Parts: sequence; C-alpha cells; structure tokens
Amino acid sequence: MNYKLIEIKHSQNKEHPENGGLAFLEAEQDIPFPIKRIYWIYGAAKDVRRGFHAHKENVQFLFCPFGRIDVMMDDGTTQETVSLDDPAKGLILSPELWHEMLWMTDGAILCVAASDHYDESDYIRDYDQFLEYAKQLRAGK
Ligand code: T46
Repeated sequence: MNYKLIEIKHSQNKEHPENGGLAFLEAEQDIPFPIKRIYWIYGAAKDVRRGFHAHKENVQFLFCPFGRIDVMMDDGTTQETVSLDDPAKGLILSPELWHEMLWMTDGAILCVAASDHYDESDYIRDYDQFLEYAKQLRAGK
C-alpha cells in the first residue's frame, strides 16, 4: 500500500529526560514534497473518528506530537492501520488512499503538512465513488 512511516529526527538528552524532546522537520529534505499548507486538529475526544475520504492529488505528511491517533488506510482492495503514537513518527500518505483517523487518547493532536492548498474538489468523500475511482486507477485509466 502506498504509504510510508518514517522516523522524524529528534533530540533528547538521555541524562535529563525531564527536559523533554525536540523533533524537527526540514522542508524538502525530510518531507518529499514542497509544503503548501499546514493544518492541525486539536481538542478531539477519545473515540472520535474523522477523515472518511481520499484525495486526488494532495499528498500529506501526518504526525501526532501529543497522544495517539490510529490511521486506517484503504486502497480499494485492502485496509491497513498504523498508529501515530510517538511524536517522532510521521506518515507519508498518498492521495489515493481512503483514510479514517481514530482518536485513541483524549486531546491527541494531528498535524498535517500538505502538498496543495485547500481545494474541496480534490476530495472524494463518498466511499462508493472512491471504490470506483480506485478501480479505474488500478486499471490504469
Ligand atoms: C485529511 C485529514 C487527515 C478548510 O477550510 N481548509 C483546510 O485546509 C482543511 C484541512 C479543512 N478545511 C475545512 C473543510 C471542512 O469544512 O474544515 C472543515 C473540516 O475538514 P474535514 O471535515 O475535511 O476534516 P477531516 O478531519 O475529516 O480531514 C482533514 C483534512 O480535511 C483532510 O484533507 O486528509 O484531515
């Protein structure tokens, strides 16, 4: 399936864990596309589900700096779930994957760097339409 989990560079002083960590991303070095937009989702309660769509062009980099969020991805034939449960974990998500995000902890924060500006016409929000779209992609249309 067309996604990649990566370890975000981070710094943590093992002698002073109470000082916390510092994770960092360099545009166009750590993220494989020029970032046009950043957004984040905050204040969501445990068990909330969001997403339920795919994109046509927009590539995204997701990370969860606080809490745990599970991301279910579906390419039209199979489904896989990954956990964003570490501030130093990042998910490169290809546009054509249907995705659903599940809040596993209260107040977990989802940060997203996107390759495109917001455009509602880039979204496929109907699952049956998505299945048809995925089928056409597989057939190379
Ligand atoms: C995605 C997942 C991971 C804007 O006006 N501008 C924006 O940049 C975004 C991201 C959203 N919006 C509006 C569109 C909706 O009226 O904010 C509202 C909530 O968006 P949505 O219901 O699409 O939120 P999620 O959590 O289902 O999905 C979001 C992103 O929209 C989506 O691209 O991949 O997070």
